Amino acid sequence: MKALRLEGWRSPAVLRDVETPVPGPGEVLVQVGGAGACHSDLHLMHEFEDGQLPWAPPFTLGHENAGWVHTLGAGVTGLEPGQPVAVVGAWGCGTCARCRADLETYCDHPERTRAPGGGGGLGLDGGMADYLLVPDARHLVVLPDGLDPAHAAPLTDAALTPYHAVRRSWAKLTPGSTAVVIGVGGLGHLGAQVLRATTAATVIAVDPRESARELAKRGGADLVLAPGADLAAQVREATGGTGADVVLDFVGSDDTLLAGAAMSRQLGDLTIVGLGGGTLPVSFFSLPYEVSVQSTYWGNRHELVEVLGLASRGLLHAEVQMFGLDEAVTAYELLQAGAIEGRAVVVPSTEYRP
Ligand code: FEH
Ligand code: ZN
Ligand code: ZN
Repeated sequence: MKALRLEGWRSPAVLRDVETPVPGPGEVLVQVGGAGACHSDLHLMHEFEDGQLPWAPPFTLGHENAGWVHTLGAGVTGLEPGQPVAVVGAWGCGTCARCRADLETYCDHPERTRAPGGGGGLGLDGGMADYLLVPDARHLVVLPDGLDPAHAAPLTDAALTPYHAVRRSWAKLTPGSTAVVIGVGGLGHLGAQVLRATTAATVIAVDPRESARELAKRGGADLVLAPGADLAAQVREATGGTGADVVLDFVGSDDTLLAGAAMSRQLGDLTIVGLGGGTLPVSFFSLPYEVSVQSTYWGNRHELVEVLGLASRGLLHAEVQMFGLDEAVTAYELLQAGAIEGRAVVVPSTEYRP
């Protein structure tokens, strides 16, 4: 089969012929119907180096995946070949306290996993291939009605990550509150939708691209702004001077973090989602009183079930630009150039093939 391989840090992804995996006991082979191209993959290709993450190339890219159950390993029950499924991305040991509590992103026993905090496409072979080997059936969620794998794939990260982040701030997103989404890319456009679908907050979305601001509006943002020196002042003005209760920074650069801090309301949350590499000076007087600055990482199975449920009801919709597997390199080039609207999804198959 074909697979898009990351063969080393700071190297471009390359399409290779590789052996089609055969599922062992407990494993499931998924025929890939969608693999999202995430901005994090560009960081893997261009920035990371040995020792920065607990795993390393070579592996096949693609950590937001959906498709059809194809072949069941010995002993797997409860799934049928041909069923459309989404793949939960972080693969922990499955038996420690945190994994048992559905927190596989933070498995207590990294030494028992081959890619701590990661999974397929992040340390292990991912879904930018004809088939994806999933090491345990617990990582699969059967798609609810109305969702196809190409649109479900981005929900496993581009929607799940903002869902997890928004959920952590739900208590502050009361009616009358304001949430700001900085960066309306793959995650941000779904972040605005998650806020709209799960809270009564006023949603402000920020992006330099007119088309991205339009996308945010279509997703339910109440107000869209272009970033500039007066961004924080604009948010303060829009909130009657108080500032934003929750700021979700999907960029994470020096500039966006500084603006995020300046637009935060006392007692607010400033959540760093994007891997932009920026830093923010944090000290008693550098932030409005009692603002919590927090990072967030991906999400887990029960949250994915909720995200898929919202999508199935029409409350979340990933805006998708589709590419064939042989166009995957182009998809990443367009993503790098800021030319993707919503999420680029690589679609190796459009239907199940027994
Ligand atoms: C991947 C690698 C490192 C940090 C964050 C990510 C996310 O895209 C996973 O959801
Ligand atoms: Zn990602
Ligand atoms: Zn574990």
